[in-house]
Amino acid sequence: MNLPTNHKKLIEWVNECAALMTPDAVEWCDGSEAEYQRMAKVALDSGVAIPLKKRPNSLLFRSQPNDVARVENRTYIASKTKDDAGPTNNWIDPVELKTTMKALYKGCMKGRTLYVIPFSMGPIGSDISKIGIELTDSPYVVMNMHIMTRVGTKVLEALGSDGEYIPCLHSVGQPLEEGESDNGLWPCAELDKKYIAHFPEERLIWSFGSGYGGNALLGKKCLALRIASVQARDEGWMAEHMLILKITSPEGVSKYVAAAFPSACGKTNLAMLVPTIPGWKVETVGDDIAWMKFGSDGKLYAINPEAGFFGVAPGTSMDSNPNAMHSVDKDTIFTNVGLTEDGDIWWEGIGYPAPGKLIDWKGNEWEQGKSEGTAAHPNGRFTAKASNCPSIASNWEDPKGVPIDAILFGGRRPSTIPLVHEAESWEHGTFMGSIVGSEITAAALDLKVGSVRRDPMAMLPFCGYNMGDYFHHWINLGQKPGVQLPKVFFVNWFRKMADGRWLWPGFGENSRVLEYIFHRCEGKAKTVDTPIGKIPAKGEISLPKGVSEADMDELLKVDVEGWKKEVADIRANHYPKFGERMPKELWAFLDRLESRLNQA
Ligand code: OXD
Ligand code: MN
Repeated sequence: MNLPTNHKKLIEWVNECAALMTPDAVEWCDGSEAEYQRMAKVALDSGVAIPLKKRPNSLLFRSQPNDVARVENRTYIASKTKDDAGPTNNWIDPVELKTTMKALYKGCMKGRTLYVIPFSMGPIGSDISKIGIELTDSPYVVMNMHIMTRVGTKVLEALGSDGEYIPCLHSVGQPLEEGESDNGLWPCAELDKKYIAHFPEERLIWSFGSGYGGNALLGKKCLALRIASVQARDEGWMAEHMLILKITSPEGVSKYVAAAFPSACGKTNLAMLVPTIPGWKVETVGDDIAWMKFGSDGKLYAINPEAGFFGVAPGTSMDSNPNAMHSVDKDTIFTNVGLTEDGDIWWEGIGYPAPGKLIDWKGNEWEQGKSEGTAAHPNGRFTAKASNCPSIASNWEDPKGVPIDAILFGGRRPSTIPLVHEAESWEHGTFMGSIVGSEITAAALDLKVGSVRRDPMAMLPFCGYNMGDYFHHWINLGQKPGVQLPKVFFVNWFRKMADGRWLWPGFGENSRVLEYIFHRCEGKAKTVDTPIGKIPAKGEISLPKGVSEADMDELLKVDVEGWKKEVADIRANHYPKFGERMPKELWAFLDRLESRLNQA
């Protein structure tokens, strides 16, 4: 066979995997439009995809009810020792896990084609980018990878005959018998056979049994966060769960902000924000992941390793995120949303009532106000090209990256945490990141409603090694000679009054906070020193309609009693988890914060 590469190690690995998984055919992906359309036809012919008359070049997929989201309890960091995976990751001994998974992989691609997807995370040729090769038996994965990454022959060319790549093995785990087809059913394995496995020392990813999102599109959370975070630790850079945005003032000066929020806290909305303040412009560089490296000038440069958005559909509307809505006008893959009679999509929170009878994400007839459940699954998604996003920054693919001026942390915190406060130093910023948390809003996973789930740097499900060491890595980076560190801020758009009233409107009005942060980066806006850090001086943030002076005072108040409880929770329940690996510098910050609060 004429192969598109002479990379011996890669060819051997593909052959080995094919021998184990026994697909009917092996196809090397070239990344072309023709290939995308061929995959679409395979998905349409098997009945798994549905064409959408109302959206050019777009398809709807419906998954099985047991395959609708990332499966954190089936996700493993199989480092050599349990301690290296740390207290926040699931661990299985790598030898044992490989034995279990090899038995599952045996013959698992029977009746299917093995697709070899060469992909680049980041612009090809950037020295921050990395190459991965995903082997999969899912045309849905091939199509999504075409949108989410840079795929094809050009990647093999960049790899050459001995370049480094991260092997990513994936199977939906449902072989087909002779003459059998998927027959309209999304293929996947039972929950207890799903494994999303990472072997960090080997830079290796094995995924089995799920066809959905981050479980199957292995460039995203598996490579760009879990494996990349380990590489970043070893090589002195940062792989973070952060959006990247560009903000330009009326005077035409641009600054770049990276922001980490736990999943489902509105990262995509912030990345695509339409400012309400006249003359300001916000543009999108990335909505989920940032890879950041110090340049020779000492600045921290970030790239978005992805090429598309895998966004949560429900709640996305022309009000909440018009740029996302326009990104999905065409060339989009929708998963687990409602289907209208005239061949369009619909979801809860799309901003208009369901037009007539729908088919819900489970494939059943559904009528608004009459049928049970929701038309779209709460984790229903769109996969859209970044290049179709109206707010995409013209330099979003600059191989050098963009220089980061500020890093933001945040979460859903109805109380205690003010609208914005600023760290006094990089170490203080690391402390802020280490205590990020989000309030539990629904009784789920045995967690207490109203309690805070700590999600340090929003990396809890995505850090590929011991988080105590990850905190050390952050501190160490700040001590590199000659670096110009970004300012660090903690923001909270989600403050409520005791009666449940939202204090801050959020969405486009968040531009007022971004404007303040921009001014801080220019050394302009005035601040007040408080026990928790720097707070904007009165009048530095302009008031949106509906927010009174009294509301703003409340939004920026330091709630001493609330913070004391916060400190007590961190001291008792959060930091001790990391034992000896917890940096003493962060314990010292906690002590300092406590004594300052006691003196307040
Ligand atoms: C995502 C997530 O899908 O963080 O981006 O869960
Ligand atoms: Mn994410």
